[in-house]
Amino acid sequence: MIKTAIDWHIIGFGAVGQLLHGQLQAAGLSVAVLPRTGRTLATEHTVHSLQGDIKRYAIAATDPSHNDPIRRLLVCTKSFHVTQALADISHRLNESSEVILVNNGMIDRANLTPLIQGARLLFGLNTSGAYRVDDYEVVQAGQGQLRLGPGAEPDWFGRFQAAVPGSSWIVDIEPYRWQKLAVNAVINPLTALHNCLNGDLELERHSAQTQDLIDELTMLLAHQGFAEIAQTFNQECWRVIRQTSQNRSSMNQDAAQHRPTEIEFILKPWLRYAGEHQLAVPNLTQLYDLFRAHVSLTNKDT
Ligand code: KPL
Repeated sequence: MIKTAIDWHIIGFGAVGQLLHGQLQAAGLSVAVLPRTGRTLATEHTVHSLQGDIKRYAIAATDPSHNDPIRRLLVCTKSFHVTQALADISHRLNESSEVILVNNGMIDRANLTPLIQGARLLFGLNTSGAYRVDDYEVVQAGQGQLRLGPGAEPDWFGRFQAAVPGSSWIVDIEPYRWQKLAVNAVINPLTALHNCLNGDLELERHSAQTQDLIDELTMLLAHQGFAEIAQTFNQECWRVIRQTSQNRSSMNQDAAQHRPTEIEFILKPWLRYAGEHQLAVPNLTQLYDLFRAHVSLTNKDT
């Protein structure tokens, strides 16, 4: 366990957490990993880069229950673990801390505010494909983007950007949070339902269903007032499908391995919004129902 001042802490050591850990460490930044309470971590992990390099990185674990303050925290857990993960280290956050949520899905800010002790809340929107071949071995499947924001660019961002290819700073990130949620609402449940690669959504047998979902989400984005995002959503969603064509979406991987999925954080917010505004979304509703039926046949996830 390490005790000295650390540039970055990571909580959530799945595919994205491991990829970022390797990239930050390779750039010479000090990174510590917080295991979930009651868990222990291995001493090293392996990252297969997009270029085919295979590198091993030492894991410096730090006990969540310590009192040392955390300066910058990357939260890479699944959406349904975020509040518990923050509750576990809440006593180590303060007004000078920065908490960056890098998870998929929409989490209610009201649930986070009491946990982050006045820390600055940032978001990291990731479209890089990565998957684990083992608990401590991750393969980068595609070069996506990592958009961070909102507000003024912090002084650490230059070093972060040099370490993490494809990262950019976005002053007004809110529309992009909804754009990312909409991209995930199309790709993740559909690829899980059909157990296919992201790129397969372009095939004739899936493309009409994909397009219907994109059209409904475009309507919802426009209704939310994100005019520019709505105008380009069709293009953006197909772009991500192509860019991550060889990827198995995270929800496809979770459903296939009978793990809990993020459906309630990815698709449900859209159904809730449509319901509140009395907007008809038959395709999204059907997708949710089909997904629930599919998962309850293969999995005990609720
Ligand atoms: O975010 C993703 C995910 O799988 O969760 C995409 C962008 C769809 C890449 O697979």
